[in-house]
Parts: sequence; structure tokens; C-alpha cells
Amino acid sequence: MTLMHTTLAAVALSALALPLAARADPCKVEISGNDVLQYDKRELAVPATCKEITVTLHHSGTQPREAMGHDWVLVKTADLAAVDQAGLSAGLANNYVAPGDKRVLAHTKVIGGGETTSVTFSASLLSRGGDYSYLCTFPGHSALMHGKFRFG
Ligand SMILES: [Cu+2]
Repeated sequence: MTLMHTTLAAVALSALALPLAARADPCKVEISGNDVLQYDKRELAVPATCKEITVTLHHSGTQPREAMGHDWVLVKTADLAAVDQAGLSAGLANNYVAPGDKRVLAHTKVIGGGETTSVTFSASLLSRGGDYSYLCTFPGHSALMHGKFRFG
């Protein structure tokens, strides 16, 4: 193959790769937590055209859920501290989310190192451009483990 043919093939390949990437579902997002109280993203964003949203949480560490568990809880930013506080008394058996807490818009369970979980929820709970945040409600984690959730 000549150099020109190789270049043309590379251009053709990258042109193919673009539509494939664009086909990834923008309503499905992923985030990881580690063993040192960090999410790997400070912000998640989904378009307001999504009807249903799926958030997948990975725990990239090795610590058990009892020691370094993480969850992903979506709230209005104004409710973050109160939801975190209510979750504290709910305990690990309730994934540190107070049962029936209406301020919780969506949440995963608490997972430990090496585990993955996800939550799928209706976007009808959200308003375009609203001020939303996510946090980890495991005791003591939210100060470091929180971020902005953008819808729209
Ligand atoms: Cu955590």
C-alpha cells in the first residue's frame, strides 16, 4: 500500500468513527468513586431531550462498602445538606438514604471496591436548567464527594 492509500484509509476510518461515537446514548452517564473519597467527575450533564436517564456508578477502589462505601444521590442543590443529614441516621441498611425522602430525586445503593451499580429514573422529575447536585451520602463523604448535575 502506498503512503497516500494509507492516509486515505486513515481518513476514511476516522470519518466512520465519528458517527459511531455520536451514537453513544447521551442519556446514559458514568461516574467512579475511589478509596480516597473522590468521584472522578465534578460534573455530569445530560440533554433535556432525555426521557429516561441512567447513571452508572463504579467503585474503582478495593475497600469494602462498610468502610469506604459510595453511592450516587441526586438532589436539588438546596437540599444537599439536609438529605445528607437525613441519610446519616438512615444507616447502611438503607444505603444512607432516608426511606421515603421526597427530596431524593434518584439514588443508587452503596457499593464497595470493585463493584458497579446503576440507577435509571424518569427525567420528568427534572426541570431544564434546574440547579441539581449529586453526592455520596456515606457518612463524612459528601464534603469531598459531590458535583453538579446539569439537565438541558
Ligand atoms: Cu462515598
